[in-house]
Amino acid sequence: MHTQPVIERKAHLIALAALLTLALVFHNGLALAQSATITGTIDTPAEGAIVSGTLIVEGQANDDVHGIERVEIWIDNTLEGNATYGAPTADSYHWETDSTLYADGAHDLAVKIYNTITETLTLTRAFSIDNAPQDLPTVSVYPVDLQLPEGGTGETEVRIDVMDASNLYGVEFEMTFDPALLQVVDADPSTDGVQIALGPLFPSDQHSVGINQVDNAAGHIIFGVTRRSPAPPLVDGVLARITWQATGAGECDLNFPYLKLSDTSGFEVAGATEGGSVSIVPVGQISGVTNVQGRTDNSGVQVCVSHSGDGFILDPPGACITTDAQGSFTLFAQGTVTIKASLAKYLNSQASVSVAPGEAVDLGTTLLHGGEITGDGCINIFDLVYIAARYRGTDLSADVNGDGQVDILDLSMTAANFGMCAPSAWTE
Ligand SMILES: [Ca+2]
Ligand SMILES: [Ca+2]
Ligand SMILES: [Ca+2]
Repeated sequence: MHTQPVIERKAHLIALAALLTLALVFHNGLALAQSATITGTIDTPAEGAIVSGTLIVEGQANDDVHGIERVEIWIDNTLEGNATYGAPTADSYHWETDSTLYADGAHDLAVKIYNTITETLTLTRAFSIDNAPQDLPTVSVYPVDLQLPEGGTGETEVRIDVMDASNLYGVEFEMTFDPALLQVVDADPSTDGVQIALGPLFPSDQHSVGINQVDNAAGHIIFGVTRRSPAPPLVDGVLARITWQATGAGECDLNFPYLKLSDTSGFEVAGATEGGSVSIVPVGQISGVTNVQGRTDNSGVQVCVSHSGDGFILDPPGACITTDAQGSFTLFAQGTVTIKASLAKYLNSQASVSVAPGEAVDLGTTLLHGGEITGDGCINIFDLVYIAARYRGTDLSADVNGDGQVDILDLSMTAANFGMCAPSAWTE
């Protein structure tokens, strides 16, 4: 615990440090040690510097006698963390953070250097933060990190926030992506080459395209479009939409290496960009088998998948597939999903499962029970009456097992299932 003498001594040192800081200002950043052995400097930020983007604090700290124990970074009398010490040179320290964590305006930096016998040297510096780039019209991607299943497709919007710019009319940007992971799906098949889709900020009869060109081999998009009179200047919204086809797995950065904004007079307006990414994740897999009661051929069962929440279905695209003669199927989906197997004149079977990315779930075999002809969801007296009325007749709407006859096989199956209602649990 601290004792009173220590506190007094620290107060004394802080007062001394304040004087030393004045000396530091007048001696071109060269600090004087308040202890006999610690020396140090703040090289970045410079006194009075205006910082935006990344706030970097760097300098030198040295104690040839006792060695340096740690270098603390204080901003506005709050300890923000310890700098890394000893790189890139033995005596240098480094610390950095996002300047937007701090409000615009004046701030006080203090660097407290400790040696191994807990003596300190405190260096201080006044600087300002101006996160002004945040106030520029900004072109960005949404969502910032799009999640795509392997082999799947998805959409990134390119949005603009016009901030205070009231006279913006045209936008030209370039975007880069990793062509090993993503390809752009052509939004305009009637035009040669690959294009991205214009967003609603460019009404169909009130815009002019300078360029809209995708190089899928290079991973490069160029887009230059303006509004056209009588359209008013741009407001916040969607400039363009990019449909991606995932062709690999991993994280793909979306960067804007180029941006130029024009106002209605053809003057350039300063702008900012915020890139993003697309994460291509392994997809979940669901497999199972459907057996159809009274049949040896299990084909023709429709298996459909639906999801809740933020789950998704990758394959089949229409969310339904039809089984083969073995009755087996495989779906690609994840999240909390419901699988329903159905066939006319049979009760459907249903299962709900949670499938994680990359997980393979085997539902096992379900049996579809025959005899639900009347469409009320249950096998009951109405179905038996229906079959009996057509027994050995030509109306095959009562042919449950699909053998081309309405006979004792259909009637017995239905009678044995009497009282059952849909849906059947998968494993019943
Ligand atoms: Ca095209
Ligand atoms: Ca029925
Ligand atoms: Ca039959």
